[in-house]
Amino acid sequence: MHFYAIRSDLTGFQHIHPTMANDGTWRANLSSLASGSWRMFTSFTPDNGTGKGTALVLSRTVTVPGTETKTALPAAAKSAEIDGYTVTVKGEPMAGMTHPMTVTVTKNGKPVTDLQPYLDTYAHLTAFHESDTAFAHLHPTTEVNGDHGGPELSFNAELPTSGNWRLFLQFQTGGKLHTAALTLKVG
Ligand SMILES: [Cu+2]
Repeated sequence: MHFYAIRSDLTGFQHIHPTMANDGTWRANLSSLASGSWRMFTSFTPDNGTGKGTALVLSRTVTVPGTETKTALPAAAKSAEIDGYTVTVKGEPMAGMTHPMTVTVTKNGKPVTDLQPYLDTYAHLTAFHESDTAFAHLHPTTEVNGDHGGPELSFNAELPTSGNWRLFLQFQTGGKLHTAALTLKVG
């Protein structure tokens, strides 16, 4: 099971992995949440019953009490920096269509080729729509071959609605997980 939390202004992204107790209850610890309205998503694939084999996403809104300070959505950009890495997105995704999209990871202007598999893939791309917090989670089609991922990762981007999406790209190097964020405009 994957669990995602995002505040209504698309800040505060968290991606965690709950574990199941014997009674069927799933638990995980969220980091502290800033005041405001949060959307919580869980994605899972049932192993039996009517939904067997179907990838499902459920979500609900949770309010964290207190005064809410909203952060404006950063302008659409082709690249983002995180922990000394630069992530660049190439492609012109269109709503409701599958479009090729390439993500390139560099460090100090040089291609990065030591991405490690994290949960069996070189990257996890989680996207939330600006206005209705629609959700998408994508993995690169790039095949995993040890700790040698990068610099290019290919995606079949499929985002259901046009407008601004906030993308969170997670990748791992040297045992450390990095999360880059950028705004992508979908036509
Ligand atoms: Cu993933």
